[in-house]
Parts: sequence; C-alpha cells; structure tokens
Amino acid sequence: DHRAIPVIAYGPLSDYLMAGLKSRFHVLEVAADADPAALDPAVKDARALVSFGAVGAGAAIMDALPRLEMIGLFSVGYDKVDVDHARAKGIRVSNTPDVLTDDVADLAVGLLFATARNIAAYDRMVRSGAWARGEGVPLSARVTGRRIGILGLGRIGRAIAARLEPVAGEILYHNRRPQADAHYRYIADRIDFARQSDVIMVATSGGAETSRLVDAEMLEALGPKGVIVNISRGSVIDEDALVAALTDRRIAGAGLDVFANEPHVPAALFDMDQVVLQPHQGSATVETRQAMADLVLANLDAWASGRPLVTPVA
Ligand code: 8YV
Repeated sequence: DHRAIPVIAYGPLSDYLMAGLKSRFHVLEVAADADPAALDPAVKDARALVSFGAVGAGAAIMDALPRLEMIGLFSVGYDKVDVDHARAKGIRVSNTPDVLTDDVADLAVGLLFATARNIAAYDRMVRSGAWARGEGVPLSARVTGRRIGILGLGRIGRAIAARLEPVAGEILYHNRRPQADAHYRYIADRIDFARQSDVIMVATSGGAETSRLVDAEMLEALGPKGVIVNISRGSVIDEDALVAALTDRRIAGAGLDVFANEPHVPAALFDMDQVVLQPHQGSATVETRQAMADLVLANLDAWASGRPLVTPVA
C-alpha cells in the first residue's frame, strides 16, 4: 500500500491520470510554473513527480525536492527534462514511448495530405461561400509518386515511412548514422537529403542535438515545390527561416503540429493558405492518452514496488 507516499502532480494532468495517481499515492498538486524556492513544506517530502512532459524548472525543481527519487513523464519526448541532472542525483526518469507511435504517425500523414492537397484552405473556401461565388479554386500538389524524406528514422519515423510506402515514389531518410535494418535509402548529408526530397517529414527527437537542424539552407535545398511536415518538436526547425521561406514561396507548404514557443505561433502563418496548423495534437486521441496514462502509472507502480521501470529514460 503506497498511499502514504507523497507524489507531485506537476502541472495539469488528465482527470484519468489524476484518478489513477490518487488511488495509489498521496498526491500533491504543484503548478508547473511554481517557484522551486517557494514550495510548500509538505511538497518538499515528495518522492516522485509526474509531469505532462516538461519539468519546467529543470534542475532547480529536482534540487528543491531532497527526497525525489522518480520522475514519470506523460510524453515520449524528454527534451524538456534535465535528464543528466536527474541521473547525477540518482533520480529515475520514465517516459511513454510506443503507445503513441501510431497516432503521431497518423497525424503526420494526415498533415502531409492536408497540406499538399490544400484541404484546410479548400474547406474555408466552401464555408466562406467563395466556391459558390465561382471564385477560382487553385490546383494542389500530388503526394503519390513523390520522394518522401524521413528526417529521423526512429519509432515514429518508421511508422510514417510504413504508412507512406504504398504511395511514395521513393522513401529516403537522414539520421546521424544509417540504420542497419532499414530498407530505405540513407543520405548522410542533410542538405543532399533535402535536395533529393520532395517532402520532408520531421520525426526526430527534440533537444540540443536537433535544435534548428532544419535551417534556411536545408529549406532552400528542399525547394519551391517542397513540403515540410513537423510532428516532433518546434525546436528542430529554425522557425524564422521557415516563415521566410513560406512567405517568399521558396518552399510550397508546411504542415505543423509543433512550434518553437507553444502555444504561441508566428502570426504570419495565420494568413497562409499553404500552411496547415495543429495545436500539438499528435498523441491526443482518447485511446492513446489513456494508454499513456496507464504507462505512467505502471512506471510509478514499478518504482514504488522496487521493480525495474517499464519504460526507463534514466
Ligand atoms: C505530449 C508529445 O502530449 O509525447 C510527446 O513527446 O509531444 C506529446 O505526446 C506532449 O509532449 C505534452 O506532454
């Protein structure tokens, strides 16, 4: 019985996850922007912390909780957690991989077709009466037969590739290193990769290693008929360079579920019919969010019972 163990719910968590936590532990709610130096004394006894995906104050919150042993993340991405600091302090970290892979890949593919075929812009034309008034509907771009470049052939990148194999002219990928078991063409140079792609599906992890990996040079290499889709992290694309390339029509379109400074999106994008915008919904289906919560709870149960974590990051 672990109901005496104090566990912090860090930032808003789903009702389902909160119910699961409250049935297992003594839950202390802490705002994600709470000042680590001003935490309630009861909170300082917390032995675990569950977060929607960012341990916002990074190392500071870990240092403010002397009994912290475990951080359970409700996300597969852990780029907003100072994992090295957690590891140095012997704090264990878990995330929620695999259970969300299909939904994120589905949204990526949906964003590709929506962007290339102008589905959102056409919807607005019908609703506004423009079509009924006989205003011209601009032609769109094919997806079938085009060269699809996967930037980051990890779990999600592979799921995207598998979905697009039947329609793509070719699937190629760029990673830091080739994947021995991948049967797609590997291109070691990121600019060469962009030059040989008609579409770039950004599926890397976030964090410093991929920050602004897609820059003005790479967008230029993608070219004026190119489309880019991002369901990974806004940090992976130089957002100013992306807005400029879209404004100048140096790329054809973008389908974006993530942004550099969420929930704030560059206003210049709002007027662009060649852009489809989503509010970071890749994993946000009823089924997947429940599966993510169950995985967070399974990791906390494992930690509390002294068993190995189910999906450890550290
Ligand atoms: C999360 C995500 O909802 O899993 C991830 O890394 O981006 C989404 O599934 C988001 O990180 C909020 O935690």
